[in-house]
Amino acid sequence: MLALLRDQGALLPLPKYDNCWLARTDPRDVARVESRTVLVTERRGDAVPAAGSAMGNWMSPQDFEAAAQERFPGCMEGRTLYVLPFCMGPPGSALCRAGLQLTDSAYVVASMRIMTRVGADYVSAALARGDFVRCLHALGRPRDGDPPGMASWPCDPARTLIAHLPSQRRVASYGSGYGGNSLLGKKCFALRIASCMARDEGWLAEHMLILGVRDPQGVKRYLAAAFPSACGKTNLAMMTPALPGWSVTCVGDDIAWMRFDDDGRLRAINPERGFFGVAPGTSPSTNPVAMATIRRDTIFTNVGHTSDGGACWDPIDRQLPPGTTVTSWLGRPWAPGDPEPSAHPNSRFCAPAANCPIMDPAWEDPAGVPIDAIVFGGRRPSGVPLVFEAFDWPHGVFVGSAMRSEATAAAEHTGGRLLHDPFAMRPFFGYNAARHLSHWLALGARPRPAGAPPLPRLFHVNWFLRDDATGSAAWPGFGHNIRVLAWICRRVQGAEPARATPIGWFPLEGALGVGGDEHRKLFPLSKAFWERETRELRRFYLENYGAELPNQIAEQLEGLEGRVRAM
Ligand code: GTP
Ligand code: SPV
Ligand code: MN
Repeated sequence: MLALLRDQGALLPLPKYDNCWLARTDPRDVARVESRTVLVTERRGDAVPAAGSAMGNWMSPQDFEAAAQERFPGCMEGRTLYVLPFCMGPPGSALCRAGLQLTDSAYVVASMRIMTRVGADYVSAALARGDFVRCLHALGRPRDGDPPGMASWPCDPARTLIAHLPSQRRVASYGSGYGGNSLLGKKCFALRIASCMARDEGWLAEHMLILGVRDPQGVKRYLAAAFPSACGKTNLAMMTPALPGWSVTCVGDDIAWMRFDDDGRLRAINPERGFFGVAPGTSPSTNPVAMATIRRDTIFTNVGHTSDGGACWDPIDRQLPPGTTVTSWLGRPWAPGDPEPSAHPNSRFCAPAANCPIMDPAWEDPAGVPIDAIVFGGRRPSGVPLVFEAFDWPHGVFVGSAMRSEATAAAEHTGGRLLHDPFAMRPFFGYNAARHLSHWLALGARPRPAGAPPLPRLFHVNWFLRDDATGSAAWPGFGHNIRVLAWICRRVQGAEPARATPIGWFPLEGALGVGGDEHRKLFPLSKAFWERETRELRRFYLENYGAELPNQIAEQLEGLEGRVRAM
């Protein structure tokens, strides 16, 4: 497939590395298209809450049929149709699920072979039973035909549609060849369709990394963490700890499928087999593990490339050997200081997980890894502390539902705006987001078997605080985030005192190796801020969930409002 793509001029070899390639897309096809991503259900209320539609887009079956008829017939004419049988999750796992993707994109085939387990052997029994997710993908032939002289492949931005039919376990994607729009095992199957399976079968399909963390005494724990797109999951999952004696291992960087086992322990698998990671910002100082992972068998998309056959982006495009020249993702000469970046902000690497030097020994264990803590987080430049712990499961579900984050380049939004992104799932819910909250609350309230371990503890983190006075980052992030993970592990162990605040449990001064002014900057606790935040949250719930907001979440908000009033 790679040789074919190379011969077509759709992939450029990167001879500086081993079996690495560069693809460049149409500049109109560079990110997920949330506005054209829909859930198709008979009743609108099964897809989105009646009150609003920011938590997803609904389409009626009739409208979908008409839209599909306008797009799919004849759209692959003259191209090759590929048939990809694949599974999500380690074969043999109770959570492993089968899929079959049809696509007319060789790039999608090559990428799916990295991101999922492709092969008829994995899924022949499931296919024979008819128990698989049906994934149809077409690049899209624009009404005026394929554009002449395209280096890579066509797309049809004006008519792009990514449709999900959860009741039929079916996905139909037309018009885009990039990322979550076209690698249908990822967001379409493993989050939107799988969240419906999970609701029906009593488990969870979430936009979460999974990592192992080992303390200097050798005690190992596993954490799952939900951050919105381009907010640090891959970086945390591959982190090189800045604290001596601690180590981190990676189970997954984007999606977790989790269920309580017979002993009442929450166990997680990574349904994927590769990383589709954000390139810009990845560097030897921020993420050396990713840098090692992408030295072989990797397909880069929309990054710049160098005259010595390498890939580049910000900031590694500023540290090139003398005499090296750069071509930008748009195919133009590029030099440090140019106003436009060498790589698109949502440029990505697609690399096999097996090439990551810190994969956890249990990353493909069919039983999954036991989860002790679940962490929520987002890009919050001010007001929200570096870390706090929720009081209990229902409060933690409320904290997840209250997540907000600055928009990033992973979707078509313009950056910088503060968006509500409950559970980091706003673009990925496969069913009514209000019912997703009920599902979480119900799982936490289920009777637990005798001798079961406590429920996982729930936390919120914010790596992105800025110093109000200078505007610069208040927290070094990356490897230093281990100081926060260490605090979380000590809390789970029961060995760490904390300060109860109206927001949740805060670390004591000094617990993260910072004190005085620095501690106060990292742990702001402003009545005015939380008054604004709760007011905004109340508006958000009303406009987006209305009467469907679970009572328990409404009570949690009232509780927080009361505590903030008393501050
Ligand atoms: P998706 O693949 O879109 O789901 O993104 P992700 O959540 O995996 O985000 P990723 O780890 O790729 O990080 C996205 C951007 O955030 C990159 O530019 C990183 O350099 C930056 N980033 C990640 N972690 C940190 C951190 O701890 N501090 C700061 N300041 N930036 C970070
Ligand atoms: C995200 O946007 O959260 C991603 C990238 O992980 S994509 O595969 O395009 O959805
Ligand atoms: Mn993601």
